[in-house]
Amino acid sequence: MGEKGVTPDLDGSDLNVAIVVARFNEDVTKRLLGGAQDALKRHGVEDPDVYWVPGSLELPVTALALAEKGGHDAIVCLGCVIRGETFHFEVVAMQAAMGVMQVQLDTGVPITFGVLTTDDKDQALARSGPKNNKGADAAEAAIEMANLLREIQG
Ligand code: INI
Repeated sequence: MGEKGVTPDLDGSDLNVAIVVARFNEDVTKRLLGGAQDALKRHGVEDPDVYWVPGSLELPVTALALAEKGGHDAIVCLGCVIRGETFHFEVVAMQAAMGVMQVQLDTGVPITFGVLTTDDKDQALARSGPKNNKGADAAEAAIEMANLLREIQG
């Protein structure tokens, strides 16, 4: 009993984490990947597996395959959707988010959503830098959720 998760448990030393990263807007997603890998390493996660996919729409099915195969405590999905560069911004961003949510609810494996949805490239670069990096945030959320679910499931 008691309160769980007030302070996030970010000890990743006992966790297996996979990263799925979209190649679309690769200049940005490489930065998200670097941020995620640095954060995982900082918290003790060893050698996260990295899977590249063409675009953000391919993140959910890849996460599903990994979650169904087992072996990972959490999966980090990374991508970048820029409004100015596509007429189907809403479709790509929304379907990627809905797909990832569906997979984590269907499988029970925590899958975090490090997909930037921005108006332009400058905003995307600002959110994938050394200080503010949404890939790092998604990696930390993955560790926290893996530990919390492990605690709940016993
Ligand atoms: N994929 C992205 O990750 N970001 C985008 O901004 C984007 N745009 O602009 O279209 C994008 N499209 C590709 C999509 O994710 C699929 O890879 C493609 O439709 C093939 O299924």
